[in-house]
Amino acid sequence: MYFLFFTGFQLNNDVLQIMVSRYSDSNLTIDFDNFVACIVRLESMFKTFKMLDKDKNGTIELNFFEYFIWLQIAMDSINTK
Ligand SMILES: [Ca+2]
Repeated sequence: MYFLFFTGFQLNNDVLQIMVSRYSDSNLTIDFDNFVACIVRLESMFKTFKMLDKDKNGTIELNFFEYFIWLQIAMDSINTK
């Protein structure tokens, strides 16, 4: 997943492994369609996080409804093919 370095997204190892398992095949190879899907998903999640991080301190506090929505977005990102 070297492409993540070039796209400017910074992910910790746990999140990176989840994204690899979601978007790669059994040889850990990512085809173009899955590459685009991964980038679009990451961009969406980063934008959502930035929107929720109103004081720009790198953390978010969610009420139950917001947590539920965030959980849905996260689960859509890691569901297996
Ligand atoms: Ca914050």
